[in-house]
Amino acid sequence: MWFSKKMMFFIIFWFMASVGAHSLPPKSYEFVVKEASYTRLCRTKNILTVNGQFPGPTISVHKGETIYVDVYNKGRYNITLHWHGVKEPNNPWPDGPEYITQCPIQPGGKFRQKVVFSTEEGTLWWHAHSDWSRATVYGAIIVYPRRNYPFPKPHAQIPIIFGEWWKSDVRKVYTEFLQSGGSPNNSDAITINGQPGDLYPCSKSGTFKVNVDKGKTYLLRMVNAAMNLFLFVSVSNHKLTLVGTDGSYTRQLTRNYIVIAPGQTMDVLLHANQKPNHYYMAARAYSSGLAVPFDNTTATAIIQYSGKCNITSSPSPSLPDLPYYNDTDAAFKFYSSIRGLPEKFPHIVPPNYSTNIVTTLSINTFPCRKGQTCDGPNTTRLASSMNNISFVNPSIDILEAYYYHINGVFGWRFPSFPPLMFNFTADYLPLELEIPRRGTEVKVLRFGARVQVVFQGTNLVAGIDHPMHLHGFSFYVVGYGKGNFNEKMHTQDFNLIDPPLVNTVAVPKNGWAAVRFTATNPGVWFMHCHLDRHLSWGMETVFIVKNGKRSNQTLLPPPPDMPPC
Ligand SMILES: *[C@@H]1O[C@H](CO)[C@@H](O)[C@H](O)[C@H]1NC(C)=O
Ligand SMILES: *[C@@H]1O[C@H](CO)[C@@H](O)[C@H](O)[C@H]1NC(C)=O
Ligand SMILES: *[C@@H]1O[C@H](CO)[C@@H](O)[C@H](O)[C@H]1NC(C)=O
Ligand SMILES: *[C@@H]1O[C@H](CO)[C@@H](O)[C@H](O)[C@H]1NC(C)=O
Ligand SMILES: *[C@@H]1O[C@H](CO)[C@@H](O)[C@H](O)[C@H]1NC(C)=O
Ligand SMILES: *[C@@H]1O[C@H](CO)[C@@H](O)[C@H](O)[C@H]1NC(C)=O
Ligand SMILES: *[C@@H]1O[C@H](CO)[C@@H](O)[C@H](O)[C@H]1NC(C)=O
Ligand SMILES: *[C@@H]1O[C@H](CO)[C@@H](O)[C@H](O)[C@H]1NC(C)=O
Ligand SMILES: *[C@@H]1O[C@H](CO)[C@@H](O)[C@H](O)[C@H]1NC(C)=O
Ligand SMILES: *[C@@H]1O[C@H](CO)[C@@H](O)[C@H](O)[C@H]1NC(C)=O
Ligand SMILES: [Cu+2]
Repeated sequence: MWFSKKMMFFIIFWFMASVGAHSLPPKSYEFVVKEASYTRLCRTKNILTVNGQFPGPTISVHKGETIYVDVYNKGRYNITLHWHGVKEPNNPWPDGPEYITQCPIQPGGKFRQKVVFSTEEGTLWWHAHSDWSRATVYGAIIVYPRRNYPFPKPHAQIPIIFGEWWKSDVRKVYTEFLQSGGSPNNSDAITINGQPGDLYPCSKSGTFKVNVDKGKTYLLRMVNAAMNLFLFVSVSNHKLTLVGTDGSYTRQLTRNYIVIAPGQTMDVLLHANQKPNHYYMAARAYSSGLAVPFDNTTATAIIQYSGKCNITSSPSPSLPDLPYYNDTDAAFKFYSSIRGLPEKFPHIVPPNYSTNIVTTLSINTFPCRKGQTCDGPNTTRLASSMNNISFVNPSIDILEAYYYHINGVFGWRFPSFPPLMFNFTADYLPLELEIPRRGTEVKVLRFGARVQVVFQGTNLVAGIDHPMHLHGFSFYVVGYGKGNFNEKMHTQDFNLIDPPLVNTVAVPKNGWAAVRFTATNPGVWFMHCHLDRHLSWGMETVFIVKNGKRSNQTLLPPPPDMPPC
């Protein structure tokens, strides 16, 4: 041996210190998609799960880490998995949306998905991204900071994942509403970590409990994994302090309730500063659409203080106050109070745009085909669209078609502006405006473009809020408003100082939201409404971000085991 023990020791020490924990071999997870039997609401059924768990396993990483997830499909149906809010720099291949960035993993198949964390810090989640499998195939992702939180370290951290439960087979609900053209059946329960809580039959023993010590502070990492419901959430006698959303920190915002849209995450501090007792956390729908059916039940969990409680004074916990189910003002008072935390990270809000996109978000109808019966309004088929295009999934994925130059899979002409200008939010709109066209059109963005997207809700068929989600990016929400967006009037009020940095924006009913981002992630990125019925009806499009000039601004090649079509 030509070098001494001392030197060896030094080399090892140098190696450990210089490369740090982040260069240890990447963690890998094994995700086996398979059916498992669960009992809820007095009924046992098989649901699709990961590793038999519901909700699925939590992924925990530190900021900047890379992991691999080996996904095995041991179920009977095609599946894909998506890492919601993870930007996957230059690498859309493992992103997951079916027929957008990959073909599904077929029964018996396997796909090793590389998940690269970069700027995200906070709570994200993963879920299935094919048909309606995500109703039960989902779990939390926790991204810990390398050092400190921008708030005192919480005593404990508790994932709180909201979901929806159907007594019947979700697959049947899905095929049934697509066939009938009507609305999907409502879910039968809202769930908190897979449990509806004791207001539902046969659910008392499973109710999710958070055990707390008086005087301590808890970080509730909330995820709304519900298929079709915005939720109001609150805890009786306690205030909730928002400190982050969608994997970015926010200024502290203390309120009696929060509102969380499907696709969003909210990091919330709960100070256990009340009399030792048990208290309800409750979650109920926020649903603003006129005559739009929804699950109007209430899910509960219990916040249980340790030690002696004076239970005699309140044998069962009291329900917290929640805003009325259609209180749009309550929802948007909360949303428009959220501010980003530019001190924590260098926020670079594009001060202007080089690419401007204004897109309508509409519920639509198609005439019923001859010889069929249709359950939509006036015996039509319900649909939805962006800029009057109801998106049709291609039969091979857009990413491969783009990468291998396969023509005829998609068109390049997603319109940058509504093809027809009308009073989008008028009370009455002519019926002939309701019928969209079908298409598979993408929008191309130059690398480095400063992009502004204005989402304009319309009152066609039924005005309602839309949680719009973009893959591959976080964007700044620079403004919200009621009615029609007016560039001259509204741009001057944009918040370019400390807007929240999110991946899902709630667009108000008969209103608009404006977002900005810089297109520095080359690839194929899905953008869609995270209400799954709207997604199934066509409220989506795709951005293709071109390569930049440098080698690290270039779309990476596909992994060797991309699932075949
Ligand atoms: C949906 O609801 C309708 C009407 O209540 C019922 O007939 C049908 O069986 C339900 N479908 C599923 C899959 O539960
Ligand atoms: C929903 O439930 C609330 C009570 O929790 C009730 O006041 C309201 O009328 C219900 N709304 C609908 C549309 O059923
Ligand atoms: C428990 O609560 C009841 C009703 O509020 C009160 O009368 C009683 O004094 C309390 N007991 C203790 C030990 O605090
Ligand atoms: C909410 O619904 C109630 C009926 O349940 C209705 O009277 C009220 O006008 C609605 N509010 C809004 C803001 O739509
Ligand atoms: C737009 O913003 C960029 C910085 O992102 C700046 O270089 C440019 O001068 C601005 N253009 C105008 C017209 O303000
Ligand atoms: C249904 O048809 C009637 C009569 O043509 C019309 O007044 C009504 O607005 C239609 N409703 C919808 C939702 O299309
Ligand atoms: C659009 O319709 C809304 C709702 O009826 C109305 O308040 C507004 O004045 C209309 N705007 C225009 C420009 O006509
Ligand atoms: C959407 O396109 C269809 C077919 O081209 C047209 O009939 C309809 O008026 C358009 N609607 C809107 C709102 O642009
Ligand atoms: C890309 O490479 C350039 C130098 O070639 C470097 O300055 C930049 O930080 C790199 N960007 C990323 C995201 O790694
Ligand atoms: C499963 O995926 C394959 C490959 O895209 C496709 O050919 C097949 O039709 C899909 N099966 C179902 C039931 O959708
Ligand atoms: Cu929507």
